[in-house]
Amino acid sequence: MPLLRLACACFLAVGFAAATDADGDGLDDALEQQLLERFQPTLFVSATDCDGLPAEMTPGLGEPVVAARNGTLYGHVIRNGARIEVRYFHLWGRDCGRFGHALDAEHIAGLLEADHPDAPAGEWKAIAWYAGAHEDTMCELSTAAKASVLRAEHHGPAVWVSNGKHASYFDPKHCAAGCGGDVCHSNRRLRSPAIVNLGEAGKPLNGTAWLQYSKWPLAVKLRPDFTAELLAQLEPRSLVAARRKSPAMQGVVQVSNTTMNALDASGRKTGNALDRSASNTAAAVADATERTGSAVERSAAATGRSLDRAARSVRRFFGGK
Ligand SMILES: [Ca+2]
Ligand SMILES: [Ca+2]
Repeated sequence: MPLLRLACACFLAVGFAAATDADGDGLDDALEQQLLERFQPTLFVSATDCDGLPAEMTPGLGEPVVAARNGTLYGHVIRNGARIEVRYFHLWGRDCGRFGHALDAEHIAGLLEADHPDAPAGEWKAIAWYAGAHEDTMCELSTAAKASVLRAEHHGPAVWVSNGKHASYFDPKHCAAGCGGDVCHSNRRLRSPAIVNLGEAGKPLNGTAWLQYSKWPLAVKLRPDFTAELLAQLEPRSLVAARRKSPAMQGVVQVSNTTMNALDASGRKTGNALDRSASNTAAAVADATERTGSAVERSAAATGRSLDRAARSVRRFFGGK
């Protein structure tokens, strides 16, 4: 074989071997990592979040187990037609807002475009962004925008994460909208270790087999966020609601949420009043122990049942989240 042809054959072999696609999505995994790092959003999380920071999960397990609450972000990259979606997950050990639950998977996504589908990382440009908030619940307030609206065409956008519930917002003022249960003040910039690529459902990367754990909605969130319908809704100069449920019903829940806060306060006051009453009348109770004690117990039990009924009613509005 002539020397030149031999050299070319060696070069092609080396070039081919350098591309790795371990998650089988047709994208070089090195390009996926480069895009994840280039477009990584800047997250602002609550300094007083009851679960601390986004979690790093223990690698290699079939279910998610928190290894450290160190601000780790997980990435997901897939093709969307000729474009590429980059998705950023902040995973938590628990949702510790009202009606909280163990494990919490939240995310932000970007849609990237380049002149040709095999362009290197530096030639891709963001054209749209999406932030998930209470996804697939009646209180959903996920938002989307053209990247130019967020001034985030060549890098990631700023994102505010609500305290305890971990909903993601491009504008912290939106925390008070929807069902009204979110708080985005006292937030601080998140410093994360190197982003970890999740890979794909069925072909996880970096020990993330736990992504398919059935008791949290992570694998289902690997679906594309940028549908033709959503892209058609985007406005030249403002954020839009993506998949928002009935604003009227969310208003009802917002009122119920306020009522729930009042009931919480009322319950605490009732308990305190009963405590004070029991203390101040200790001598009298000593004389009429059974009757007074029973009356206080009945009163406390009735108050408790009333609060339980109110809580169940509001919980039904929230759909359990
Ligand atoms: Ca790949
Ligand atoms: Ca991928």
